Amino acid sequence: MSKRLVVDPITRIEGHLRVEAQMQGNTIAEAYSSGTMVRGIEIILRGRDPRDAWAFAQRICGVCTLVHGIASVRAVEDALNYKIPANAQLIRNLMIAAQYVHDHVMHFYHLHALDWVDVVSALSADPAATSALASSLSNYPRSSPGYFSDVKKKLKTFVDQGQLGIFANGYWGHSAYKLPPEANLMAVAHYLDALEWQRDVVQLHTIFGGKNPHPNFLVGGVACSLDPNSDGAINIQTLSKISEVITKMEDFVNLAYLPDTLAIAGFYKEWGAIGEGVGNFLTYGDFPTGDTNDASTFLVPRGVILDRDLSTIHDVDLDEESQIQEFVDHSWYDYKGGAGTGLHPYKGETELNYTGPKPPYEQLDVNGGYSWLKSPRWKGKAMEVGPLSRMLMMYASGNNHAQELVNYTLKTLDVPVAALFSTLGRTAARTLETKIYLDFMRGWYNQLVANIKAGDLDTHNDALWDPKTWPKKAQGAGYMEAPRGALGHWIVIEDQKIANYQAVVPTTWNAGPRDLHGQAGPYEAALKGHVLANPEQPLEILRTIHSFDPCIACAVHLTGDDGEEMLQINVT
Ligand code: NFE
Ligand code: MG
Repeated sequence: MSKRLVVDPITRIEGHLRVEAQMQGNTIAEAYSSGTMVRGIEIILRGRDPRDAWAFAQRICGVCTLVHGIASVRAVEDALNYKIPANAQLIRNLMIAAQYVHDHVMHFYHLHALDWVDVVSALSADPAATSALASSLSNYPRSSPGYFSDVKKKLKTFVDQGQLGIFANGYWGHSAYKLPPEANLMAVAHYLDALEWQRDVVQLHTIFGGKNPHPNFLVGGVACSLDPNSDGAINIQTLSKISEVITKMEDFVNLAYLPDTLAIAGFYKEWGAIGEGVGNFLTYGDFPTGDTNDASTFLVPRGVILDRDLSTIHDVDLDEESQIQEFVDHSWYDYKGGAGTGLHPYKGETELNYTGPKPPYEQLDVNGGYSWLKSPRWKGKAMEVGPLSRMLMMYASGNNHAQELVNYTLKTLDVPVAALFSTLGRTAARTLETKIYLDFMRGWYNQLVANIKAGDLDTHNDALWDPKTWPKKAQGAGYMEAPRGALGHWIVIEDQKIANYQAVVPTTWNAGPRDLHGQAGPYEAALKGHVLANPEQPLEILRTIHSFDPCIACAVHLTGDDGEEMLQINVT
């Protein structure tokens, strides 16, 4: 086996990810994606009360802090045929959208920007020219020469003391960085501003859910009350605070995130033809305005796009168990059915079987198992999930807002529609969808306020709260669009307890390994063909992997040492 370029760990992500790239000269001939951590939430859920599942499932991740809570309560509600009140649907939509805005801004500035922004170059920027640049892009308030001069001083102090801290160990000075010093300084300033901003905007979750990360949820509705006779109920003050938070989000997204994305992308247009991936896109859809299971009311439609063909959206039937299956032929798990077995999550198995080399090792044996992630497939095909899939689905299905934003972006950057299928397209899609959901937040907020004014204070359906009213056996699924893509939880309930629980998570779709037929997952396919300017500093690999916003904590949803017996791993 010839040697491969190994990047491990990939930094500025959540969780532990390793990429091995088989090089031909400076070109990536084949890439392999490996999740190198393993955890066991699905196992510890067995035997518990289904009404508690959300609180355990939510701990799968601290980045997408609420999505596993939502998917979990939706799964239980689906199993028990539990309808939730209109106010609960609105509050959930607001909370999901707030998660998107928070998570996507944080990803752009704190996880992805430094792939494009050279922090050290910012030291040679002229603050007055930076101010002129910033003012030409938007009316963002902190754009004076004095402000940029202060940021530059702060940065210089870090560098002079050799204490780059959060900015240490970047590939500063790499020839693939293209921004002028002024654009670099502006981006660093917004990086710091975004840290402050995110602290304020999480208050939407603390008001509706009591805390953040991991706000509280409730099977049958939401955990907050609108009833003025109830302690700690949402009142006029807290509602106006929610409105303020939405305004704060609008200001930052419209005046910094959106213009910064377009300005930075303008210097990296060639990335509109790099990192295409598998070319198949899947969404479960989200933001119900009626019943949770009526996909026709969703803002983000449910569907599949195949081979980059935007003229056809294929129907996804999530009740049809042959459509979504997980395979483990290149994963460190065993299925009772043996090689080539694909299992629908209701029948999912989580039996660990580590067959990889003993750590520390130089490279993985990619002919066998090489990841703790499974390989999910839709009708046997590898699918990309996430912001690009959602934007394509909205664009292709005729959503006016999405079409205007996409067309404006393509025109501003002067790139063809095909540029959407790329590293740049994935990153731009994340920004554009943030704008769409944020624009809807104001409407959901107004609707909630109108309902309250009309006397509708209902936030929870108590009808099925008593387990004695449940059937002896039930099963259900909870679907949602998490920031990183389509998320599903499947629950089997027997005798009022959880008999089986499976989650198939966005990063599993995107970062999973090859299947029995050698079909690469989206990360693996996207990296193929990358040319590295300097293989010692594989900045290009980071750009494309970060464009997917990995979360391996989600993707391999198991936990720590306390499940020792069930989680024993034999390293041979
Ligand atoms: Ni841990 Fe998550 C999102 C989910 S990703 S971040 O978004 O579900 O796999
Ligand atoms: Mg799973």
